Amino acid sequence: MDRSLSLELVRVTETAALASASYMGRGDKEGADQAAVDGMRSTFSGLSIKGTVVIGEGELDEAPMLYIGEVVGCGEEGELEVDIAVDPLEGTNLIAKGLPNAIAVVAIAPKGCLLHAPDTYMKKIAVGPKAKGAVDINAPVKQNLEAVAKALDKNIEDVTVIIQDRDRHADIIREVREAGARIKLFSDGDVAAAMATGFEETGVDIMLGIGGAPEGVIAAVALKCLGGDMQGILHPMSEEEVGRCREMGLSKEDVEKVLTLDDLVSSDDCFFAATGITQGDLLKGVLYLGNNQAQTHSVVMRGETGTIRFVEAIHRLDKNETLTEVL
Ligand code: VTB
Ligand code: MG
Ligand code: MG
Repeated sequence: MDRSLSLELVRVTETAALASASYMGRGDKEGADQAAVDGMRSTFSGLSIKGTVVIGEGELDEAPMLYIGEVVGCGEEGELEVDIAVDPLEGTNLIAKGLPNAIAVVAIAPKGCLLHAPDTYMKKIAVGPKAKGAVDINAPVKQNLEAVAKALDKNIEDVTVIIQDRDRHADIIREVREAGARIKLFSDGDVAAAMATGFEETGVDIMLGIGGAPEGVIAAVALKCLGGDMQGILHPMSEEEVGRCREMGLSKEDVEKVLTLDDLVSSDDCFFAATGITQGDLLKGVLYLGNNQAQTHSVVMRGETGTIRFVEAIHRLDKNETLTEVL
């Protein structure tokens, strides 16, 4: 894939972030989400790819935009065919309440290289590059923490685990505490949490827990680009959800097995971009500068070369045509 796609993708997440940021604290999850989707979709239309959304905002019959199966981009037949995973507003609760770490995010890979994850839960474990290969999703929590501590040359007391604050994680939280490691609980947004394990400055070493399967695939692309590691196991909660896994083409075995990083995203030739909406641990939020200007902070990564770029941009909200359309 052409390396210039990096910058194109940042535009996509920047627009989604700018479109939804004005909803901060308004308690309107749906409005914020719709604005992010509109922003993202309008920018996609100018991309010279032939992309198919494989992780998106829902099924066609629910009639959302950026639905699974939607073809986006202005690429012609025979042009670069890619699979796209989007979460225009990852953390709708976060923006509704003005809490940290809401992001706009997109990932792409060559056609057929992203797991077609259904909208169910996934059990996940994620670590940064230094702990790659050291963890096992089926191992006891303590064993994984010891392995991470060893890989990072830290005492277990100095290892920080990031966990979504949910009742379903009570056992994990207890086991981490018993092992003596530190915990950072977060209310929402496990893509940002998984991504944080790949950057030492966040102080986060490992993510454990159960979150959305679509978010799992998106995070996997980030960790692939970062040289980190991730494993997942799909976690359908009902027979109906098992059925949905089947509809996505996943066998009984696929649903039960440990999905490695390569199962989640099977090519190194992938891209990941995220823009902060609310202030976060890694990315700053959208900042309104007055005078019709706003600043965004994004990260964009390319798997093939492992290049990670942080892009800080100042936008003229009144001059940019795409923005004036969606704002
Ligand atoms: C998960 C997580 C997301 O929503 O999907 C979560 O992956 C929903 O979990 O990052 P609950 O059912 O426990 O609320 C997010 O936190 C935000 O989309
Ligand atoms: Mg979403
Ligand atoms: Mg989400």
